[in-house]
Amino acid sequence: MKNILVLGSGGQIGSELTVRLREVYGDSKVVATDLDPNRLTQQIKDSGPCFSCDATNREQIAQIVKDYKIDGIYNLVAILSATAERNPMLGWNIGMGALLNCLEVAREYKAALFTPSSIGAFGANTPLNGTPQDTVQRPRTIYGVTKVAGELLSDYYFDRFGVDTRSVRFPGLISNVCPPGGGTTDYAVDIYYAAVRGENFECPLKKGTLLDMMYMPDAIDAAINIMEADPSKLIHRNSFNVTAMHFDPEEIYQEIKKHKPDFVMTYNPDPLKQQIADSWPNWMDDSCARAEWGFKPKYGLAEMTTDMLKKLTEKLL
Ligand code: NAD
Ligand code: AKB
Repeated sequence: MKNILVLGSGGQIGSELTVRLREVYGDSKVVATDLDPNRLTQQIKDSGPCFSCDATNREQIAQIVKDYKIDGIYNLVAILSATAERNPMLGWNIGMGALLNCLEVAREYKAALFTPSSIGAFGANTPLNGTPQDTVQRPRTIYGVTKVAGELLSDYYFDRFGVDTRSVRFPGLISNVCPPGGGTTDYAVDIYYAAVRGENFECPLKKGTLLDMMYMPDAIDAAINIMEADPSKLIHRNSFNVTAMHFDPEEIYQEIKKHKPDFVMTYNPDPLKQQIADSWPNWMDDSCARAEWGFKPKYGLAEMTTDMLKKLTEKLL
């Protein structure tokens, strides 16, 4: 890819991915956009082209793609699981609206397209331990329904029109740059903020709730590497299981306590988040991503915790 458009540059993934893409492809080659330009960081505003763009408006996307000769789109626009469950129509309209527009624009202008799926694309009748790449996908959340529909639609555009669509099923992502946007896995970010601020933390998920997770630097590498992968090696496309670690709230709490022995966490499960988390994999099998395009995360729970606490301490204190 030579010229890249990012939709959702103000979000948890977009704010870090945009910066990294500019390092890799050049500042002027990566156009940053968001519905709300106030969400873009000063670094993003200062380092390259930036626009307000509503991904549910196809003409707005097409105009930028045309003007900047875009040949790669990173579509990061969605409403995350817990927020979408409180407003299902919004979840569907934003998630599917943005994707369908991207697919159509990518088809017309021959651009490659990356749109993340999620562990939310699975449901309670999926095998939850060692979740295979190809398995039952019957989620009962609107977020999951949009993710399964998105995977299918993206494969359809590849098979039917030759659009170079690729994606990964991200697990819960943990970052120290931009706060998470209303998901079920947000607790695994919020807990670090509480620990660094010296506050007690109330966990919205029960002890024993296992979920896949990944540190943002590994997620950014995955998003770039899959789009750079040799297409002849890809047996799958939309979407690859990828994971770096899995833990329950007690494990991340104990890991943080190794650095902050006085830190206190209590449990107060949120019924909605608990129900969603219980329907998601305990851990996924990501061997297809490793074999087909060399996915290899660097951070486990211990390394991530050391880095998160260091970076957040520098940022907040
Ligand atoms: P986020 O909520 O942090 O960011 C989404 C961004 O999209 C926001 O900046 C928002 O302003 C913008 N946006 C909303 N509506 C828009 C519109 N109509 N037009 C343009 N921009 C609009 O989300 P994220 O966590 O960065 O997630 C990005 C993608 O990755 C989503 O598809 C999400 O489902 C997926 N994903 C995220 C995680 C995670 O843990 N963060 C895990 C799995 C999958
Ligand atoms: C969410 O919890 O909704 C996201 C995700 C795992 O897709 N973080």
